[in-house]
Amino acid sequence: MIQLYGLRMSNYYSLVKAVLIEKGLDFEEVKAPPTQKDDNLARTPMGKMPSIGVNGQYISESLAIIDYLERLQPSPSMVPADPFAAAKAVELACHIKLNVELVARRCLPEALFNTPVSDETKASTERDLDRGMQAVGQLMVCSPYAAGDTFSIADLYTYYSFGLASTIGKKMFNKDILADYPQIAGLIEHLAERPSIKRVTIEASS
Ligand SMILES: N[C@@H](CCC(=O)N[C@@H](CS)C(=O)NCC(=O)O)C(=O)O
Repeated sequence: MIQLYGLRMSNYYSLVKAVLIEKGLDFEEVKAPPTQKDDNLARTPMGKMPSIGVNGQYISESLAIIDYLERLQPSPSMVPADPFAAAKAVELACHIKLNVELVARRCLPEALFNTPVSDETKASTERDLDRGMQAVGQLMVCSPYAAGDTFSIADLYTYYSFGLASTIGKKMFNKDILADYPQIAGLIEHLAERPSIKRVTIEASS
């Protein structure tokens, strides 16, 4: 049995949980806040969530965890069967994660916890967020799924990254980062109805 460590409020935790559900793998959730305590650092060297436990050994980083789960339980796959299409889905997931979500996070202390960030940080975040959205907009297929005709890792990063990034965009810059990307907004609405994602959402609020 796989242990999933972290908190249900975390978007990356939720993303990995959705993959475990999609793949029908047995797992148990273990509450583990992101701390710098030794036991947590042993599981996840930056102290972040999520991490998973497998027979007393640990993996951190959502992409590494999903890669492991993919090899452990190849079906249903979270990447398209065609090698090039698979790489494009991972490429899109990386751009969403690194150039949208991670950029928006620079302003997370102020947006969510009322801890001010500097004007320089705000300016660079707004600028880089626009650039990241252009990159994602260029790669996003949305026909019907993020990376093409099959549900993939790109849909999971779409669903679980834009919630936080949009909240931060709205609070910090009074900007709807998806305003110019109605196809992404539509995809997110569609993904919210997917059973794995629905279950994760319901359990996070219970
Ligand atoms: N790159 C990591 C990001 C994980 C991450 O940022 N987790 C957040 C919660 S969603 C966290 O643990 N934040 C607390 C901290 O940074 O100390 C992944 O993909 O798993």
